[in-house]
Amino acid sequence: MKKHHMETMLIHNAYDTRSYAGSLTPPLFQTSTYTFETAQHGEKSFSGEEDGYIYSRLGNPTVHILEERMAALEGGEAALAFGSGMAAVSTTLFSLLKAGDHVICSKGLYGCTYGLLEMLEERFGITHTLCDMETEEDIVFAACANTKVIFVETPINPTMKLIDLELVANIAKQQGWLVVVDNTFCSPYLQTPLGLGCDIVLHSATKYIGGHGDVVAGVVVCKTKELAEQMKPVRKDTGGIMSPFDAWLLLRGLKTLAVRVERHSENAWKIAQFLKNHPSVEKVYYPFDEKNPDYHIAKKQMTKGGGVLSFTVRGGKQEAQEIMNRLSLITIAVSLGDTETLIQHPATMTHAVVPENVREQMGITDNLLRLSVGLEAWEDIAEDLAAALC
Ligand code: LCS
Repeated sequence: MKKHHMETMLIHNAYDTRSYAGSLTPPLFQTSTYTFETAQHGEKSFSGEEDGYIYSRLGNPTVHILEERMAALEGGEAALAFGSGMAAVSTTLFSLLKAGDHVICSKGLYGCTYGLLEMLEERFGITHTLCDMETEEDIVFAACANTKVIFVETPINPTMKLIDLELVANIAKQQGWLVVVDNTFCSPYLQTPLGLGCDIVLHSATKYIGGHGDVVAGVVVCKTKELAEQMKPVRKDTGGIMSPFDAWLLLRGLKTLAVRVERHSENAWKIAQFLKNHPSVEKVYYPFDEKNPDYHIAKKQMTKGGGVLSFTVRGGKQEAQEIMNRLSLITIAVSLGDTETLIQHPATMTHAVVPENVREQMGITDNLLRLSVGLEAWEDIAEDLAAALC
């Protein structure tokens, strides 16, 4: 099939209306199981001698369309869909690692990913090292003889620091490590890590892929079919697959990803400029801000800055919380990538599980706020912030 632009692939890829009675939108196969014509047909389906659906924890046609579309968007050979972003993260790590292995991860991770790594260390003997990954030396210094995987978030939740994916991928290739990138903040519209040499990309599809705050889901895209095949039995046996209805909602969400992310990025850039000029704001962290120390990385690997920014306010936790409570249009909630502008206080919310000294190393201070800029008129968002920051 001809390779189309991203905007077209978001709408058309991996679905042929002729295969499904002409239905314009992909049908929802809301079924838990599939019938076999004979006992032998069932036997052959289980042995793999015959292709076909068996049971929806293993696969489902609606989920499969989403997987194929996501694989095409990220430029991978295969994808797997999950019931949450954390199911995507955990199944990926379970699939690639065993007791005694070591992971190098970015010094900054979503709180539950950090919690999972701590659990893997305490209970399953899989160790990890947090690393700035600013230079080759940083990465080599963090490595051990048993390092197998580099796990990277970029932009990092919630500090918005960036990591040079090409640098990481080149070192990993020399060493024989696999690189996993959490691409949640960008979506494939802004960044495609597989094209930079990384091996696995994952998403909390709860965020920009869904885009409307009504689904919790995850997706993993693998560079090779072999990696995806390695993960399938782990997903089957840990059971974290996506539901057909959620896949259907995500296929709908994907159709507008390009226009949404364009507007999210435009709004976020304007709000970043507004905050930078506000006397109550200390620092603003936004990838596509020319003053951002990571701007050169942003320009290299992202097409736009995305919809999330973070900023520090004068004062500490109390001042930050008071500002949140004075907002009226902007909603206090975790999650991001929704149509509504959401604000949260990472130190006491998404990253409360991270011990204080580690939060400090990650740059998550008590006066840091994270804003997921929505699709409202940016002037209204700015006005609400102006009233709360006074
Ligand atoms: N990866 C990143 C970068 C995330 O931000 C999240 C969730 C996950 C993975 C996990 O995805 P989930 O299981 O929630 O679909 N981040 C959240 C956040 O920042 N606020 O609320 C959830």
